[in-house]
Amino acid sequence: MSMRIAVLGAGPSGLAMLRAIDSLRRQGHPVPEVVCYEKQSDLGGMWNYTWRTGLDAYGEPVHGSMYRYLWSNGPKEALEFSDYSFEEHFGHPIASYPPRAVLRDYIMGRIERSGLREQIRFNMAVHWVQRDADSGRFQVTVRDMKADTLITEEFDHVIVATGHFSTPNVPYFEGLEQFPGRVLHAHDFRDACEFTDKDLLLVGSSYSAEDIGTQCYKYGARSVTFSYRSRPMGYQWPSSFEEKPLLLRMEGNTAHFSDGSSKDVDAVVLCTGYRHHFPFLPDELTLRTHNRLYPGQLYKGVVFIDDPGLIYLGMQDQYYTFNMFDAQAWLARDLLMGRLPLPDKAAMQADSEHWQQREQACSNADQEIDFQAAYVRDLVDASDYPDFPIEQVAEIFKQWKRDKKRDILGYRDQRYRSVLTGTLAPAHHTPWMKALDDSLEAFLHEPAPAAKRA
Ligand code: FAD
Ligand code: NA7
Repeated sequence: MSMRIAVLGAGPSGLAMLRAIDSLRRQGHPVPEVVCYEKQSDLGGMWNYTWRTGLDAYGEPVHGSMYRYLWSNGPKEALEFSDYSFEEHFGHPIASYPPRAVLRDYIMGRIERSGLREQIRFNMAVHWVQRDADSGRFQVTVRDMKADTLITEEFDHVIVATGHFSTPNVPYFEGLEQFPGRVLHAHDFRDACEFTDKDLLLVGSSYSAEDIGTQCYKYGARSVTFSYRSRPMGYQWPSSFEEKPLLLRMEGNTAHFSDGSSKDVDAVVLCTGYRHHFPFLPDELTLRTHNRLYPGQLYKGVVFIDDPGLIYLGMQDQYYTFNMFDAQAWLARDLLMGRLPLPDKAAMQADSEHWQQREQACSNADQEIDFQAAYVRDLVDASDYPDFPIEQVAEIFKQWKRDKKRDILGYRDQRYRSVLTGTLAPAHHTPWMKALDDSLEAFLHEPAPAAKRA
């Protein structure tokens, strides 16, 4: 019987695994049979926008945390697949900060052109994975959501690619239950227009707080107040923004902060991050980590050391995204197929601890970027994923950080050079703050002069 691999999730990480195996097949090598289970009705993972929140049409938790009008929060030149450039996909250069639909189109294009869609079984929610005591293989039980039946199949390897920005981390703050306005987690945020003319409180001081806050401002929020636990973001905010220390309690619609100050608000958005959550895995197969650059328990950031037949993709906190998932998938493929040797457990643990110590020694964003660049370099050097100038990408990330410090509302108007094609991205036809239409069509095609004036 040929090797069977189950890929759980058809987001960028799971799709990277499909592509990695396909690239080997195209070189003429025999490859395992791959089945990818995806609970959504289409591919793209987080990039597949849904208006739904809470439970989906079949009672499964909604995966999507993305919202309308979301534009890439980093330059596209930093995430470009090294085997499929943006220029190859779109046929011409495009601006550096595309909206969500454009990035989704790019992700999907590589899969559609490789004919890999047929390997994905949609509307299939993975409910349980276990090692079968007799066969030693993995039993994967999925719920066919449309038929409402359970199906179990056996596999030699399982790739967990279900993402980790979907299950919200929701702390409690005294008085929230009496708050007269809306309280939601960033996971359920969808449309900034809901908060036009409102005073908003965003708890958290990372990417979600920053992006939801600036987006609500763009679509007409009256004021934005951030509350931080550790440190303020420290950008040069417009005058209607404030950064306050930790929220202590709500009294009616008044938020009280740890410095004794207070603010009346209309809505509270908890931008307090996400939890790694794998309800379909037994204890002995579960990765337990917070959002960090090098989760423990994993060799090369992917192999579950306690059971190396199990792979986790994309579980890191992320500067690098799509190209890192690719590099992980290519390496995992080679380790699973025996094309590369897997060291013994002690060696895997020692290697993982070494990387974790390096991560802990990082004290600023530039060092973290260099750390993740070194990690991706380690993966790419070990596999045949097409090499790309990973260290140049690190410089793009550092420049991106500087651009944000200089102009948090205008950084998306900057342009970067592709490390693959050498092409400098064209300027977008409309500054980000004025670009209210986030559709693919509006992004790719400059509006006619009359439409522009209107
Ligand atoms: P996901 O994209 O989350 O895909 C996981 C897939 O697994 C989903 O399709 C899901 O339906 C499926 N799944 C989950 N559970 C099950 C189950 N039980 N059974 C079957 N299928 C299941 N990255 C960037 O590079 N640039 C950005 O601008 C950016 N912005 C972001 C904004 C937000 C709000 C968020 C939340 C993330 C953002 N990211 C961004 C990071 C983003 O998570 C990654 O780009 C990427 O989507 C991660 O890919 P993934 O495949 O690991 O996970
Ligand atoms: P992050 O980057 O994990 O950040 C979570 C933030 O939430 C961070 O500022 C935390 O503060 C804060 N947090 C967590 N728990 C609390 C409590 N109890 N009280 C106050 N503040 C808290 O998640 P994001 O959602 O911003 O970003 C995740 C992804 O989504 C990212 O890749 C983006 O591209 C989009 P801390 O600094 O730890 O004190």
